Amino acid sequence: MNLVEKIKTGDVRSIARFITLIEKRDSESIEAIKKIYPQCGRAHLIGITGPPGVGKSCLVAALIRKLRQENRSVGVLAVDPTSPFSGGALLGDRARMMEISGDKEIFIRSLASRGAKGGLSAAVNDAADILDVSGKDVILIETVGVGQGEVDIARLAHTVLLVLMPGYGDTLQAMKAGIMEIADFFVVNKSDKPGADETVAELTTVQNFQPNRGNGDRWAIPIVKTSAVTGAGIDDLVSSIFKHYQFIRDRSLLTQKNKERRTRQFLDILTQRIRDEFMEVLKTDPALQRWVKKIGTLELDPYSASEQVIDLIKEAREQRRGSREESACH
Ligand SMILES: Nc1nc2c(ncn2[C@@H]2O[C@H](COP(=O)(O)OP(=O)(O)OP(=O)(O)O)[C@@H](O)[C@H]2O)c(=O)[nH]1
Ligand SMILES: [Mg+2]
Repeated sequence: MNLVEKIKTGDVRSIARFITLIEKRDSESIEAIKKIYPQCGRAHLIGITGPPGVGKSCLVAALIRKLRQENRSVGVLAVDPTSPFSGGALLGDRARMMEISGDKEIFIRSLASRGAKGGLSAAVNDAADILDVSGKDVILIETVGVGQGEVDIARLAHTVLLVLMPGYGDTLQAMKAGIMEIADFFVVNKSDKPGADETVAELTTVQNFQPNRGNGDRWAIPIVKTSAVTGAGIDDLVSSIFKHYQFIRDRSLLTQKNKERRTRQFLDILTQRIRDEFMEVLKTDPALQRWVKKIGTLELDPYSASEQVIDLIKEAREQRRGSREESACH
């Protein structure tokens, strides 16, 4: 059996190996991605994002337990985790660790930027596809922080949970618009601690400022209180998550989200490739090297140099078109 066939059987070791290879941008694994690509699109991708320490990993563990009770298989990608997954916060106590580690329907993997050649976002996209084709029903993607990088990764999910904790309501005001645009749920975790209701109240005022939210085709962001420690609110959260999935499916928003994800992925791959190709040309092309030298000595500015390169590309394209038309006439 080759790698692709093994992945489809859900073989844990093959999935792990494939993800390691794809992180390194290994060419054999890229070929394998090309083969599995048409079979992607079955899994429900859920992004879990939020500031450090709010309990995202513990929440992931609680979600896994509930999803397994419902007999759904689960893949987890922890992106740039601050706490290592083996024995770390995700798995919590030993009992839970035993429960999770013995189950073949659960696959957990962390991805770090230092390991991912060609960018984290590329690795997360491919790893999610691998888990999807391996038959996982749900894929949980945990990202730390609310910066642009995390938002970009969370954006590939169909359902995005923004996790906060008591005392964090007001910080949402300060967060950049990006995270607000993509959050489908506000989760106030650690609701076993004091101050959760105040945080919910603060979030409600933020929610009220969302234009058109909850109108027809706009999903109204629910504010859900949970405790990953006691398990309170987890069942409700899981059923609301599936309501959201149904909501976007019914309105072809799912197709739209998938299309947007794939367009971004394509542009990322393409720009990376063009950059790599251009760097190669730059190393060997004497004319370009002369330009670079001139830019360094301030004889030529980088804007004019870039415009000249674009002009050259356009000229080459015109010439090709001209010669094609000429040959078509003969
Ligand atoms: N009281 C209480 N503590 C919690 C809850 N959820 C998580 N914690 C605790 O909060 C701490 C951080 O939990 P994590 O799950 O590692 O948080 P995280 O958001 O994944 O952290 P990073 O990945 O480092 O950003 C741990 O000590 C947990 O035990 C909760 O619902 N209630
Ligand atoms: Mg974590």
